[in-house]
Amino acid sequence: MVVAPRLDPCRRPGELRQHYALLLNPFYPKDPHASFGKHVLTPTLALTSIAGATPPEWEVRYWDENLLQGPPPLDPMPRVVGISVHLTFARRAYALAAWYRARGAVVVLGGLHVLSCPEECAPHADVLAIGEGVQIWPQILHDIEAGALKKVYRGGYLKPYREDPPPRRDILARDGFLTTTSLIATRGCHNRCGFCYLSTEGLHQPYQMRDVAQVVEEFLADGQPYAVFTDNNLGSKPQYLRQLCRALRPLERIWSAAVSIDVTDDPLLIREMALAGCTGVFVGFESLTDANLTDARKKTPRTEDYARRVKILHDHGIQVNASFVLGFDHDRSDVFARTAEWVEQNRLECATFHILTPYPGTPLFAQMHREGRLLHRDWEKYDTAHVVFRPKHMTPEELTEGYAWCYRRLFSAASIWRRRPEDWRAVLPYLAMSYLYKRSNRLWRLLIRHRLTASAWRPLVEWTRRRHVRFRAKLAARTAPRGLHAVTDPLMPGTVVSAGV
Ligand code: B12
Ligand code: SF4
Repeated sequence: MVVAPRLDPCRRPGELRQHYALLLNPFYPKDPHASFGKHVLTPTLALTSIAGATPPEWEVRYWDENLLQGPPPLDPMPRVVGISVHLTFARRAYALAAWYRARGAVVVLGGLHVLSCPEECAPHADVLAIGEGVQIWPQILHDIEAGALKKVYRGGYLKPYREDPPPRRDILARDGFLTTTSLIATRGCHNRCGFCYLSTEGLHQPYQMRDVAQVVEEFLADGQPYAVFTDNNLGSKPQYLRQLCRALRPLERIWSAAVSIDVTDDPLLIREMALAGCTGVFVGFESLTDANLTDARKKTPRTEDYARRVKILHDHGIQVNASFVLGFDHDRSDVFARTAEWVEQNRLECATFHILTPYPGTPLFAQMHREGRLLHRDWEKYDTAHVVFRPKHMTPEELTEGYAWCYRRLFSAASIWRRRPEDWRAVLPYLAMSYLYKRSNRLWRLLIRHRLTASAWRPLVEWTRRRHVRFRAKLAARTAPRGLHAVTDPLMPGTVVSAGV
């Protein structure tokens, strides 16, 4: 899980196939403190979206190195290799690019890192796809055929999102993920937090929505009972989320999504989410210290109100995977214990920790650079599991150890037990899910390599779906209460892991 497959310099390619494009998601080392299972929950939509925009005369193949099936294929030799580049796997992407270029393929690099650091990426590629890739990919393929290839193509985010073709999920290994149904309904976010990639200089990504009918169609077409919305923030426009929930409700399927906690401003919306099959949300709480959130320019309710808001979600059978960033300027060495205790007190089913990481191009990066606090630019370590800057009130070592301690504590059997659902009927599925996700890293390596991920999850997913269908029937039978706190029957905790992205 930490060493990429070897790229044999002597391996000879097969015959070059003219209308064949290979799309590559490069390997990245996994943090052993967190769950290895996280990396096979649901695939990124970057390359399936590019595949969806590929002209029909081109054959497309997808290769995700993180599924541990060895080095990517060379036979037949693709005419074009498209590689997605994030900063944490940029070095691997460049190695793959060199390997394929040396064998005659045209290499196209695209993705977040190409947008934020194009000069660094340029020498490693024949073509740079900067920004939104769906609209420029067909043009790149056309220009390759016409012998009129340019070095740089730029795509903006202003074109209506609903005009994008659906991603091609049929090219994914279905057995390789908990679910292949990653969905995206919206793009952008109403916030612009200083540490988030959405605040990257030069990235203008207005909030856009696909038609709810398109989303429903994609969900149905992939034929899976569980979908993960990989939107940055599905709740940015509450009115849209409400419409989406109403369209999803008749499907009798389950889903999870990332939202910001202000989604609970309207408990009736949470009710609609539950009725539509939402079993889990991934919430970026980031910090329990208001001053940190103000510094990060995150528009969010006050932290003292977080617990009440978590309860609204729990009361509707929605699990919470809370995401915290450690190492902000107001964090001292008590932050670790304080955060872990809060997670336990509020019985959060799952928590994800990140060490504050200044992504290049963001205001946070500019600030750290200005203040001379960046320790290095080894991008592979910019993975939120390593300290890459000098924290204000602790040493990098204290932050590293505190981060590891948070995972040890929250993934311990004692903590899992402490956070068990109050409803005894939900305890068993909760424990099964928690042990598989949080305490089975050795097993994950095998499950992934032998393509057993989907099989391992399937019984839990189906169990969860059936329980949820019963739960929503009961929820619907109750009239929407005035203050909504009447809905306090937690029939549904212990569900499948909530979008842990
Ligand atoms: C799904 C997801 C995952 C999945 C799969 C990741 C994977 N790489 O396989 C899982 C859960 C495993 C995961 C893990 C992590 N993730 Co993640 N993840 C996402 C998420 C939610 C959705 C990605 C997606 O589908 N986007 C939609 C596609 C359509 O957009 P896109 O990727 O930008 O692609 C477009 C263009 O960039 C371009 N493009 C991209 N590739 C290519 C290639 C070619 C050839 C071309 C032409 C164009 C092109 O065209 C695409 C269509 O327009 C994003 C947030 C988000 N909403 O984007 C975070 C995000 C990518 N993850 C992030 C992080 C930090 C991580 C982790 C490091 C977190 C952690 N500590 O565990 C890990 C490790 C992964 C890693 N090392 O990169 C950050 C990356 C920040 C950065 N600047 O690099 C993001 C942006 C979240 C955030 N808000 O901070 N993640
Ligand atoms: S709320 Fe989340 S997705 Fe939105 S800008 Fe902040 S960190 Fe990024």
